[in-house]
Amino acid sequence: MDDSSGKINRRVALKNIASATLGAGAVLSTGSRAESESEPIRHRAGWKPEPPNPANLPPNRPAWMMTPGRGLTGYGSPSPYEKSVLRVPTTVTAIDFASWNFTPLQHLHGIVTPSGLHFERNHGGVPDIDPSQHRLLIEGMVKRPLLLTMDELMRYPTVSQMHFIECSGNTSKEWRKPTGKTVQQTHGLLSCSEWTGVRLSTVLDDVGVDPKATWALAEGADAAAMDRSIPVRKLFDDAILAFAQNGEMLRPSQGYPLRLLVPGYEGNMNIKWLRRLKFGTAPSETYEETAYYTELMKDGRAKQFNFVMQAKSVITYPSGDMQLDGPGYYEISGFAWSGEGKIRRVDVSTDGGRTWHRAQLQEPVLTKCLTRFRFDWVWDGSPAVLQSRCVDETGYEQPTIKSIIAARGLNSNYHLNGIQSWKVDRNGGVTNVHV
Ligand SMILES: Nc1nc2c(c(=O)[nH]1)N[C@H]1C(S)=C(S)[C@@H](COP(=O)(O)O)O[C@H]1N2
Ligand SMILES: [Mo]
Repeated sequence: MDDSSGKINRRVALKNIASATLGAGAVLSTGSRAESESEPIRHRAGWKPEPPNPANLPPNRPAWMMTPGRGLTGYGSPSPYEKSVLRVPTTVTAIDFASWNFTPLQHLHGIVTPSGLHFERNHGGVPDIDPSQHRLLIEGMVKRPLLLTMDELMRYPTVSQMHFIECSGNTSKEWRKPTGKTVQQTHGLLSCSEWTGVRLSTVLDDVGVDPKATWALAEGADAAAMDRSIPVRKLFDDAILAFAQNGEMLRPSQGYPLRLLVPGYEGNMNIKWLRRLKFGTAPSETYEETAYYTELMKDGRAKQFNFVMQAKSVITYPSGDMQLDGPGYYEISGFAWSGEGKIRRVDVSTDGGRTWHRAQLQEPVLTKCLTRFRFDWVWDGSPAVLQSRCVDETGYEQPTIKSIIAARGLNSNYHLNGIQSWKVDRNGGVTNVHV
């Protein structure tokens, strides 16, 4: 296949659809969906394809055209046929309230993560907060300390911006050997929403931050009272006090009624259920930034305050544990993102990194946001290794896992942004490999 010719025979895929529909004969197994519920979904769609009942096929009128459908609902939910598209929890923690689950990236389309599928990472569970009881205290080295109600905060001018959040522990099981079966397991501590809120700089103008203040402590109102020190420069630059997500108020899991958003910074600094910002001249050296969330380097010294999530990309289709339906046309597709800014370029390889081809970037390409890339591929049926590699607007190129290990060693779990490889075997099975 050649990406420069621009001519791809997509009819292969269409022919498959036609034969699957018309040649299926009378075999039918409707109603067996419940039995297959626990089986992994091994393709892109959220349902398990089953042979059609010929009575439902054109020109016949299917059963669902014979009577009026159901009535209206106050709040919609996904089709019952999509019920396998779920966040899946980790298997490594014993307690549910200090745990995390993964976004099903392989079943997402475009760049928005539906709010109900945004990954969850909680150190002390999800608190149930009545917004009228919630306050944000801004104190420390400020001229006019403020105790803001949600109502007062929401009277400030607002902005809406799309940004990803990635846990710094995303992909952390992949350092030594391929571990996750699916892209949900390898990369699912990653989600992207449209966040609406007030620029923190707008509120800080009212508070009057002492120009000598260099750090602020952000604290959450959960049982963990999760807190992190953040450079004041970042807070003035692009931080948002976010109260809404994808058009509605934040989900409790994402910090209802208020979270701090520090675009491009590691997930844990985006403090949920935000209740306090305290300005000072030094980091607070909290548990979260000393015992936790530091990276032990090769030489035994620990790297602290490694804020930015560097450029990374991953192919989500086809991806681990999927089953391809024979040779022919496939649209390879995935996500690229960078905590430094916009994605400039994504390359795709189908031969394990020997040759690279430019992928198409889907507009909009936004700063510190997921970018969807696509690449036309005609699979000839021989084994292939699929990879993606991105470059961000600073010119930084996503490295290989090998080169990251060479530079940083294997003492730390965090910030693994290496190139992911998916092997397609002769039978169309897709598995996680290191090359
Ligand atoms: N108050 C508070 N904020 C928090 C956390 C927490 O446990 N408590 N977890 C952090 C971590 S480790 C991550 S990765 C992100 C996850 O955000 P999400 O749950 O909305 O995906 O929230 C961060 N903010
Ligand atoms: Mo995290």
